[in-house]
Amino acid sequence: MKTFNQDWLKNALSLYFIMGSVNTKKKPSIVLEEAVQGGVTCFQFREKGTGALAGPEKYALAEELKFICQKAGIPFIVNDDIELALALHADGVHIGQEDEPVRIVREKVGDKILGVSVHNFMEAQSALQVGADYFGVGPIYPTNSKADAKEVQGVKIIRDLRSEGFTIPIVGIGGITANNAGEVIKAGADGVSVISAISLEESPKIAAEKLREGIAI
Ligand code: TZP
Ligand code: MG
Repeated sequence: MKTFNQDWLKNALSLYFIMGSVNTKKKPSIVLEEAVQGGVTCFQFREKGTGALAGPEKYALAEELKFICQKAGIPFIVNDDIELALALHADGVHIGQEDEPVRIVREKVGDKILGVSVHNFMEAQSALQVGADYFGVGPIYPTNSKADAKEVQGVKIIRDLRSEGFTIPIVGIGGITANNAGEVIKAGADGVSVISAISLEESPKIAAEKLREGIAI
């Protein structure tokens, strides 16, 4: 039995910070601590791209960041690496369309939170059918944080998914800042997920506070 319900998850996803060591020039644990002080409600460890850590170093960083989330009482989600998520007893995993099939990942992770990146109705429908708990939808705006990002979709994709009847928690991703976050929520998203709008800011705390104002939570 799941230990969370959809309302809890929608709330937990409202300001969803994503980061790996390559997304910041500072110490990731300091950035996350400050982001937590600024009010992020969820964190995803996404260790990928040129220079990303692997093996024991990746594990050690994940463990450190998980501990910060645990102290703060916010979910700790792992991107792609199911084995890492299981080993660390993470709260959830997030996968994309190029990763293992959602059905298989659901079997592996049991009742953990399972997020899936979707880009259209078909992907959304099949992810939902095989057990996704929430959708990550984007890129909403142009982004510099993902080299292989798909075409920019604007907030229309969120509005479309809602009008197609999807009530599952949805977070927008890609190029979201304090200035445009409100539009994403207005289009029907439950939350915004950001990398650079927090990880590259001088003050991750102030950046998170401004994002919170932007989504008015
Ligand atoms: N998936 C779609 S866009 C993106 C991911 C992981 C990157 C988001 O990063 P940023 O810096 O918030 O644009
Ligand atoms: Mg992936």
